[in-house]
Formats: sequence, C-alpha cells, structure tokens
Amino acid sequence: MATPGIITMERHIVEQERKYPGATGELSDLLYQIAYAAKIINRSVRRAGLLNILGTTGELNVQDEEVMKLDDLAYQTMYNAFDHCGAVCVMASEETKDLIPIPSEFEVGKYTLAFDPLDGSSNIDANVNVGTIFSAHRRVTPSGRGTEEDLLQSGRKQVAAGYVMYGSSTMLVYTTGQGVHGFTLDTTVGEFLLSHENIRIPPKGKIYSINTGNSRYWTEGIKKYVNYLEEEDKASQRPYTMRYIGSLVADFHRTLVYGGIFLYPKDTKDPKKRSGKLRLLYEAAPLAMVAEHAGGRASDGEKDILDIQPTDLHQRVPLFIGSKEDVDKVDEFIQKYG
Ligand code: AFP
Repeated sequence: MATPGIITMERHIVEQERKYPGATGELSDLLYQIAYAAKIINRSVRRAGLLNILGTTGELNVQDEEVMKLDDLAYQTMYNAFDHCGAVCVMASEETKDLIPIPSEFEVGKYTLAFDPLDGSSNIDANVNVGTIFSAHRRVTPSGRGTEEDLLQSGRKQVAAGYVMYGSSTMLVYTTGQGVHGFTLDTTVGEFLLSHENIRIPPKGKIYSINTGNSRYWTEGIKKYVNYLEEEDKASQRPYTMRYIGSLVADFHRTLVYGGIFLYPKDTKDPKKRSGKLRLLYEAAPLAMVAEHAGGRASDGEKDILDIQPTDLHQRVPLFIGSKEDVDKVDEFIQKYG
C-alpha cells in the first residue's frame, strides 16, 4: 500500500495555487517568505538565552510597550524578507507607527502585509511561547507604492492569514480560504512539514481563557458570562476549565486544537484598553480568519471581527474567539447585559 508522502509547505502552497488557474504566484511567494522568515526568527528564539539577546532594548514601541531585543530582531527579519520580494506593495507592523513603504529600488506586488513580528514578547525572558502573526490583502489602489488605504481593509477581505508559534516545536498555521493547515518545522531538514491538515475547531469546548486579574474592570456582560462558565451544569459541561498563558498565539492555538473560547474584553479602567487591548490588523483579524475557516468564530461582542472596517493602523478591539457555540454565547450575554 502506498504511504502518503511527506508534504512540505512549499509543495502544499504549489498545490493550492494550482486550484486557481489565473494565479500569478505572487501570493505563493508571499507565503514562502513567511516560512523563510519564520525559520530565521525560530533560530533566534531558540538561541536567545545563549546569544544574550534576551531583555529589552530600552526603547518604547508605538503602543508604549518596551521593545524586547528579540522583538527588534523579529521585526528586522520580517522586513528584510519582504522589502525586496516583489509580492507586496506596502507593509504595516505592530511595532512601527506608520506604514512601512517598499524601498524605491525594489519592485512592488499586488498584496499588502500586516504583521506582529513577535507577539507575547513580554513572556520571552521566562521562556514562554511567542509567535508571529501575519495577514495579507489584495491592494485596492491600482499601481505604485501602496498606501494606507490598501492596508485599512476589513478582515473579510484578507486573502491569507496565519501565525507561527515558537513553542515546544515550531508550527506554522495558515489559511488562504481553502481550509486551515498546520506545518511543523523539522529542524533536521529545515522544512515545515504538513502535520495538521484541514484543522477543524470543535463546535463547543470546555476551556475558557481570560486574564481574570482584570475582572473588577469587566463590563456586566463579561462578569455574568464568566460566572455562567464557572457554574455547575453537567448537560452543558460546566464548569469550564481556565487556561491563560498571556501569549495570544499560544492561547489561540490551544483554543483552535481543543475548542473553547479566548476572551480579551474591553476594560472600564485603563483608558488605553477602553476598546480592548488587542490590535485589529495585527492580531484579531488574522486569527479571526483562521478561526472562521476552521469552523469557529470571532466577535467583538457586537459584530464579527472580520466585518470591522479599520480606520486606524493601530486600532484595538475586544476579542472573543474560538468555538462557534461559545462565541455565540458570549455575544448573547453582552447583548443582554452590556
Ligand atoms: P506582549 O506582546 O506585550 O507580551 O502582549 C501580549 C498580548 O498582546 C497578547 O499576546 C496577549 O494575549 C495579551 O497581550 C496579554 O495581555 P495581558 O497581559 O493584559 O493579559
């Protein structure tokens, strides 16, 4: 009997591309560059303790957060992978205030790229999982260098999105709207190999994930929802179990695999978190595309994350993401209690 061959990410991308007869290969190039950058970042993350690159640079980023040295390195790696590749016309990153133009000496392509180079970086010094999140849109301006208009598109219009998780193994999970596929980096051959084909999130889970340290600042709807999850009711498998890493990629990946819900609600105390903490373009929208194509959902409590029209590169949103029934339920509570 023939055994299924090893499928590299490259082969997988080529096979996906063949489904679109008119494809020019630019989106494939973009995805290859993600895989390439992920391998370089992975190398730095793995050697961080040895190379003395843990710790902060002493600077603050656009979100007023300390820039970790590895943040900086991951940002540079992404930039260097994409500035000259010819697939993108403009970029934006969680780490930089303004959009990132493609230098005039290089060609531009028809896609935009938004990325969070190293999410969860405040966990780095404790050796906790971190990740890179990315999202691509087709440009809307007809030609030339890309503009903010090209980047400020709803998540629904993403053509590809995904993340890399630097954990006990390094995984790359992506979707181009044809299922969600996971690849594990085989460091012995330096390739991402297909390990999780067509990932489906369970329709309902038993795990919730939220920073309960903020509970006194939650709105009534969230307080009541979390109480509901903690009540005992065998029929609906309550009480739920709580897991919170504080590194979005890791919390999301667990939710994707086991089901359940991750919540980062708005906060009635911290003015910076009045509309949530997580960024629409670099965190919420890309993961929402992954969740939806795996059969799950993501909402801000009022509407699907994918339907939010961004107005600012660094816009923050509340995020409720995971199994469809669980996200529907939190929406119900928010609509009922605010
Ligand atoms: P850092 O990149 O500063 O570590 O922030 C991580 C993050 O953006 C996201 O990965 C987590 O889900 C969330 O913040 C954790 O926030 P709290 O520390 O407020 O729970």
